[in-house]
Amino acid sequence: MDELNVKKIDVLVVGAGFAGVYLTYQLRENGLSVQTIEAGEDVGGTWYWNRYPGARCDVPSVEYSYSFSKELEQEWTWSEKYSAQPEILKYIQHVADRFDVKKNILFNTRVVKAEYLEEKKIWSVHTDDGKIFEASYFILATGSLSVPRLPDFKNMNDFKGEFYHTGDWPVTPVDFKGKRVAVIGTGSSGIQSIPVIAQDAEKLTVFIKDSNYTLPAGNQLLTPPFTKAVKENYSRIRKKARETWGGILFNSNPTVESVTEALTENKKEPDRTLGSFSKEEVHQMMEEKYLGTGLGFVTNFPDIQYDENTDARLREYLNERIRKLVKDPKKAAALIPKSKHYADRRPVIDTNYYQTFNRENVDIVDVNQEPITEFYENGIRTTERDYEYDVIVCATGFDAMTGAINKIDIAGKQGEILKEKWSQGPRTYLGLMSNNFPNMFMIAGAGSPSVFCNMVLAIEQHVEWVSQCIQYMKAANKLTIEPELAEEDKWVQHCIDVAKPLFVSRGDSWYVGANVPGKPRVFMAYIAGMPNYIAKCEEVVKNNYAGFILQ
Ligand code: FAD
Ligand code: N01
Repeated sequence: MDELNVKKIDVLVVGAGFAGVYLTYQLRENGLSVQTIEAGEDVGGTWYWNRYPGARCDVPSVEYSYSFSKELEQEWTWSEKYSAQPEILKYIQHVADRFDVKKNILFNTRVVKAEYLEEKKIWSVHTDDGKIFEASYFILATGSLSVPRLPDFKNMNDFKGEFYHTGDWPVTPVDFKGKRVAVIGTGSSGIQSIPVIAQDAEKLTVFIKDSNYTLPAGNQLLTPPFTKAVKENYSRIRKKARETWGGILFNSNPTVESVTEALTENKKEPDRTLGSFSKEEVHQMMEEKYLGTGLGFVTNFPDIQYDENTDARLREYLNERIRKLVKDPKKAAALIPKSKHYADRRPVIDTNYYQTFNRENVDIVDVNQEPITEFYENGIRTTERDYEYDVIVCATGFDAMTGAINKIDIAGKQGEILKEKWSQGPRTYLGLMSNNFPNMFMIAGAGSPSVFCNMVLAIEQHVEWVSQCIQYMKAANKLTIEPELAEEDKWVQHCIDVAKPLFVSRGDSWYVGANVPGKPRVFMAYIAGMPNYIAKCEEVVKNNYAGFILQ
């Protein structure tokens, strides 16, 4: 390609979700020229692509939002405790417009290749429409859950009806009225969409392999006094949230009192393990205190993550709850997770999920007893019979953490291919960088705590760390940064060691790559919580980027 046709910039950012939008703004504010490239036709990332009915966040909206602008915090008002996808998308669009970020973003364009040119010390980045950019810094804000994963049943293309994946939902809403619908998959996306689809569909069949446990979200409209109390206390709320394991302060219903309580310094958490309560006490506590308040009980009782007795006690309650709520015992049996522990997978919160299975138009096929053999022109064929559908929805998850990065051909120093380096699992230092790939940063990457916490909070912390790092390099006259291999190896092992005692490292979920055939089984995140992670990142900076090679 002619040199003149290569656009030269300081930073190339891939992705325009929460991470890419903030990066673009922050780096531009620091005086850098930034080009952001986004495959979608607008900003939003997760909230642009996941438009399925029922999609909403499960971190309270007043916390699942940016904190970097005090004015933004004051001018935006969330309508619900857990806002729905359209409102979150509107919020990111508002942020992008308010901070004039879109002028730096090239939409409808996919980055397909990036090559580090050692002599020039720059990244050469190629797009699917043939554009080439040269950038000093290459930042992957490509998302941990942005590559939808389809199952590979035989003859899937033969199906002549409408076919959707929850993570790649059309912009025009899908009309389910009067239609026969199949949903495959009962993770978070299935659990959110099934109750809403069931209201419109003539007939809905849910194909279940295994279920996640889910508890009522207790979603509700936010009141003006609550919103006022939050806005008056926002900086303290954000500061305290950063001090919690998951970056989330509010674990109760959104009242003015809950704000005061959350900000009270010596708020008493139970000093007992969940396992030390009797069966009756667990039942009473869950019903009276925790149902409908979110996932606070999971952080209040860390023994849920590792103690067999606690797990057995909790599951006894949860399984009984399912049997009580779902009238048909066969359906209830299919809805009781087969995975060994509550915390094997991501806990989910829902609105009317179990109750939906009492509707006459909703049925279950347990694919463990009646496996799907293939798709055919009119629907889905199992070992028992043919099912006819107008619409099939796959809520079958994502090639998580590494999927989006591995889809780009990335070559670092000495032509090292990132995908090959990561063939046995992702290798990063702090989830931020990988040895031999200088000046290539990742936001919410593998080896960071992001997917175990309020991701917007984690994203802001990563973006600010990267932005500060680039400023430091400029001031210190350094052209490149990359982690030392030994530090990276230690960090990868540390992430594995921290997770080892926990059920989640043994369960079969996307956290360990178990949902993608052939993917190496490795625990891909840092699960020791935000405060430990922030402390480590700050220590590195304080020690002049100890563990990194700067040249
Ligand atoms: P994303 O939002 O995934 O954005 C990445 C962007 O990069 C995408 O737009 C993609 O198109 C683009 N991209 C990727 N590869 C390329 C390429 N090669 N070229 C060009 N563009 C590319 N987290 C929470 O903390 N709380 C929640 O309640 C919550 N709810 C969720 C609900 C759903 C349905 C899902 C799927 C995830 C949810 N998450 C939640 C996780 C969520 O992904 C993050 O909170 C956050 O939105 C991630 O932002 P991001 O910018 O890192 O990535
Ligand atoms: O994906 P999943 P998801 N035949 O991987 C099933 C975030 N998120 O999109 O588990 C039949 O959890 C599979 O069955 P099994 C959140 O972090 C958040 O639901 O393999 N079934 C499982 O039931 C979440 O963890 C929200 O037995 C098949 C389902 O598909 C992450 O995104 C909302 C199958 C996939 O579940 C991913 O959630 C949505 C097959 N061949 C997403 N293949 C919030 O609420 C797969 N399945 C915040």
